[in-house]
Amino acid sequence: MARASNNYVNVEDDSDYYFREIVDIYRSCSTMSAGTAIVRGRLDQLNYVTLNIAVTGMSGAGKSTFVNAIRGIPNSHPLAAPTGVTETTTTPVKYNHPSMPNVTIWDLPGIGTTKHQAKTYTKQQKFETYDVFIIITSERFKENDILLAKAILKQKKLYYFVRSKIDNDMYAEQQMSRRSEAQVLANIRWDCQKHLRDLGNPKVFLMSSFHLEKYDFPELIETLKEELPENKRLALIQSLPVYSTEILRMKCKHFRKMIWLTAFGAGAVAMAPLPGLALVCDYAIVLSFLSKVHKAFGLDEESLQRLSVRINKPVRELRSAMKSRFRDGVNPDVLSKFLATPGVTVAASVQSTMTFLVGVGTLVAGGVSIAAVHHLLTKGMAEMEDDAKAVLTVAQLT
Ligand SMILES: Nc1nc2c(ncn2[C@@H]2O[C@H](COP(=O)(O)OP(=O)(O)O)[C@@H](O)[C@H]2O)c(=O)[nH]1
Ligand SMILES: [Mg+2]
Repeated sequence: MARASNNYVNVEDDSDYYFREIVDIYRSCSTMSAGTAIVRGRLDQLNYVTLNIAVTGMSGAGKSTFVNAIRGIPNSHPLAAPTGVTETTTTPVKYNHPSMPNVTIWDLPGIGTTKHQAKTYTKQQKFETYDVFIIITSERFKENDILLAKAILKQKKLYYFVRSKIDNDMYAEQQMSRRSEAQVLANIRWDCQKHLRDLGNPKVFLMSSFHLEKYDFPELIETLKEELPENKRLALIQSLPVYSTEILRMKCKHFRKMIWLTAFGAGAVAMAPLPGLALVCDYAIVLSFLSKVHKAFGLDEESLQRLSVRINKPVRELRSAMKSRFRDGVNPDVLSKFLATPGVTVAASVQSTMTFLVGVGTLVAGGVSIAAVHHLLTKGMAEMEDDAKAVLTVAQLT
């Protein structure tokens, strides 16, 4: 990761992530527009990277429910994968992420039915398509799961074992009220691992698709974050539903990393100012970034609708918690007003950015715009973060 140093703006957290990389890009280019073209290419790479998650396991294990949960969709939603049905398909079923078309979740039929023997399974299910596999069971893992894991390993892909429906186990245990939650979890973990010894005791993540914030789901995401390549990791974090303050924090951190890249992509342009607007920048890039944050924070109409069905609270109530200027969406109108806000062009970060830009001759012209866009995006995101926290509070997910 890029670290702040005397030559660069002194930002302590991840917001300087791409800064050194960007500066080096401009230093190696003879013109500002050549540097900006590379920066925009990098932005595109991050924005349009594909992520394909395959969910597999026996019929009834909870695959379709998991597919819905990680898309933030309740089982009763019209876009939901059908659940509680006996599998009839022999081919993978594709589910697009509701707000990120480049993220796809695949519901794969189990390996264990007679039609899907291990030998032909990898070919039939087009294993090369997927970046990561989630192998789900609601009981203990079986021989078939091990065969599947071995087949995935052969393809050098990532896989994770998930034991689903933990909420059911907890409920059953409560009825008998003998053991603590920690004891029950330890017991299930031990029992699952006992059956996976052949694979060298891989970690098993215990979870409930109805309570992503509980048990091991957050840890599964942390693990995926570490093991996925950077571009894919960013797509994953962006696409997850906002089910807790922790995931919101993770999203903020991710978007903060993107701010300098976006600011340079939008601000380092040689353009004439638009009438009535002081700031010279590429508005489409600014609009696109803020819209992405808005969706990823679950503040757009569709996300609020999905949350509303999930927690059984009217959208109106969720929306009433939102106080920012983006309450009714991110559109050119809101953006124009935001850009016209006094103080945007005399951003606090201008001073430090300009100091650094003096050393990069090609950039002096764009310096003020870059810093102003940076300020704008940071401020816009902070406002949306407050809205997202308020929605989480109303949804009782904090
Ligand atoms: N309590 C509970 N039930 C679940 C969970 N996941 C799935 N189910 C239920 O288990 C049944 C089978 O789930 P489904 O997703 O259709 O399994 P699939 O056949 O593997 O796709 C459905 O009735 C789901 O509601 C969970 O995490 N907790
Ligand atoms: Mg299913």
